[in-house]
Amino acid sequence: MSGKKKKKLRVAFRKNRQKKPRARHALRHVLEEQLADGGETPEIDLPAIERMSGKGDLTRHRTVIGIEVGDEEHQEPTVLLDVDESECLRGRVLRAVGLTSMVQAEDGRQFECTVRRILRTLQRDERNPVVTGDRVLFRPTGDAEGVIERVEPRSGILARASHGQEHIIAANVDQVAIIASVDAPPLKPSLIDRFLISAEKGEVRPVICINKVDLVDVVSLEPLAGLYAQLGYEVVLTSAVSGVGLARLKMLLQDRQTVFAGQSGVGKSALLNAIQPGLELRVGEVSEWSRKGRHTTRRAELLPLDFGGWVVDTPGIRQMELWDVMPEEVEGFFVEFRPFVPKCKFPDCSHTHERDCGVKQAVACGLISRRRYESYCRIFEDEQEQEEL
Ligand SMILES: Nc1nc2c(ncn2[C@@H]2O[C@H](COP(=O)(O)OP(=O)(O)OP(=O)(O)O)[C@@H](O)[C@H]2O)c(=O)[nH]1
Ligand SMILES: [Mg+2]
Ligand SMILES: [Zn+2]
Repeated sequence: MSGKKKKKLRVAFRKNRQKKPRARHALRHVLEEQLADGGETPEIDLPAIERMSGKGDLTRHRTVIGIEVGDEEHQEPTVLLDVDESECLRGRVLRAVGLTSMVQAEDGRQFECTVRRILRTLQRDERNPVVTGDRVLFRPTGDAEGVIERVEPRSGILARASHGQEHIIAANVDQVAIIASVDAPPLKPSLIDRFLISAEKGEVRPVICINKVDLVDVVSLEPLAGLYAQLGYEVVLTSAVSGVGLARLKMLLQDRQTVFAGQSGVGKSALLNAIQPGLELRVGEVSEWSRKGRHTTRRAELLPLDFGGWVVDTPGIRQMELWDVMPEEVEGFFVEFRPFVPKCKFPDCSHTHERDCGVKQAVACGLISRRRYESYCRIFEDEQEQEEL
């Protein structure tokens, strides 16, 4: 941060968003929380968000002093407030519940922290200002309490869209273990495809883990596992019950920061219990499998592994709505389409309804899996609908 030139920046404050924002920002702003026009109060007083939303499309702006950090890679600007670091400790968010977070300081002490008001009012597309895995600067206000003053820029996230906002499931991870089960609940390959996109978007490595292999003949999984492996993804077949694949899963997790994600009931918590004794995470009852809406794990939680690394166990999700993916961007996430796209007659071919489409021809002669192609079409159409909203 040092050495960068400070300047006045206009900052938008949050309003209620109905639409999925498509704004692309090339710069990341590092802001000092100091009003340029003489305001000296550190806490900027804003009316409640509900009242602000009454102003329709108007966005409130304030001028602040800030530093621009050129960062073409990141599309969303990150607001990084300047705080008095001598009063603060650094820590990692183990879990966040509403506006209260459990933060572990570097010395291992844990603090229950609230979130400083300005972090909640600075405009963000995110659902929550603080998420599991965040690295934060917090000011202790007691032996075990504090206030989060700043959230450091995130690298490696797993996110999805939720009610028109970005829901970051976990931050500062380097892998996502996409957990699916062969049965109870049944395997949903299209969900795996969506997670793969969200992993690539979030700049985390995907690992596909197909669990509960004790329930089927493993040979029957060969086409699906083989397909993903052929596309270059890491695939591991596991059973938390029989122990198959756990050594390999452990190896993949060692010394890394991994978020476990997938539908409810696939065995995320059971797998973690099996590879890390002592966690004692709650797992669903067998009788609950068939029922909808069982969600045993209630919140994302960052957990240390004693063989090295961290994992985030997360609540199961039923759907994976992608965040900020444009329809024309979707083909790029299907690696196997790449050699065939140049063969399409129309340069802007969407590979859905067009004539002389290289991708469709490849599907017809078995060079691209029909299942993956159908998955592409669904995602493309969903994103197109989103854009039209
Ligand atoms: N047969 C079999 N059952 C398993 C396996 N792994 C987990 N289960 C069972 O599947 C059920 C759900 O497991 P959980 O670990 O609670 O699933 P989860 O993915 O954490 O679910 P949520 O927390 O709701 O998202 C439990 O009854 C587990 O005992 C497995 O490898 N084989
Ligand atoms: Mg669970
Ligand atoms: Zn095409």
